[in-house]
Amino acid sequence: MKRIISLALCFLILLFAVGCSAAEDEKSDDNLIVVGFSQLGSESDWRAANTQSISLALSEENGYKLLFDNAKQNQENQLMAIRNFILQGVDIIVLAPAAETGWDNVLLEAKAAGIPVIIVDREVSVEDENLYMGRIGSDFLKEGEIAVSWLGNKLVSLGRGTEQINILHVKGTDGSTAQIMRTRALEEGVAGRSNWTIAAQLSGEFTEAKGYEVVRDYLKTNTDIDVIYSENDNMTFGAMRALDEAGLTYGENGEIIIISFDAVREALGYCLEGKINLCVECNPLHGALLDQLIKQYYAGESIPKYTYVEEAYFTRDNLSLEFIENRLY
Ligand code: GZL
Repeated sequence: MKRIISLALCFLILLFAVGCSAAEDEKSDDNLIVVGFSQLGSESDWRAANTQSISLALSEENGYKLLFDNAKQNQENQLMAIRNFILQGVDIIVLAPAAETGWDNVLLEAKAAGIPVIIVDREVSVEDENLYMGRIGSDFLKEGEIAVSWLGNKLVSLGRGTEQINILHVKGTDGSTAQIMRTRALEEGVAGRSNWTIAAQLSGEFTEAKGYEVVRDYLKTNTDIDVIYSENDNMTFGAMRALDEAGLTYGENGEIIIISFDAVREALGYCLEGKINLCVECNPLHGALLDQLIKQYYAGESIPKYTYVEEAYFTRDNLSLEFIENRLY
């Protein structure tokens, strides 16, 4: 009889323990901020660093439950993900938009559901800017203007300030803010210089494979290029492979100047070697700023509409192996 009583007691203690931990779990879930994050894809080193930065910042230790969706560079997938987040009743939606347009309806649905939205990275072009709480990202036009100004000075320093310059322009994903603004900077720079010409504009979709493919195909019939203006590093890596195959030299000791955007670690390595002439930084580390904005929102504080990340630009003259090895991306 005693054995039955002791077994029953053990069972009751076990039941109570499990019940508490489940309640604690439930309680701890209740205390977490549930964030639905629609990331546009995983197309580049930059995107991987951006995802890692946000995932690390919006961790359970920091008070979050993060629901993550990778849209594989397809806006329809992002619209589906956001609608799922709304159905799940998340507390906040974070959107890294593939393209600028096409967001009005789904952001109206989020607003109707009382779910605030924060934009990271690229911009959204919407009728009502109140459809999102704030944006964290880069000034892409400034990035392009830095590149164009640097190219002008570089050519003068080489004694080529008045020479006819043919520029091969490798664009990122059409309709993305990074592409729109980096392209605008180049086109405005060319418009102001009678001796600069954009020989061709190729769409590399921010991927290494596509960057390689479009430059390889172009070089089959055209090799009279002085500059490659590539809107991200992964497309630049592809272009470098195509140049190698075509037997064309590039970089500080080559016939073709290469300008690249993002400044991920691998690109900085090539820059230090003199293979890429200019790396314009596009800072993907949005996580800490995003955590700060969300916490400010929950503290009832007003948050800035636009938060710009700090960025620089690099040539082999301001790089070192130690600096590159210590980079976070
Ligand atoms: C820029 C970002 C761009 C990067 C690319 O903020 O949107 O998309 O430049 C990435 O590497 O694919």
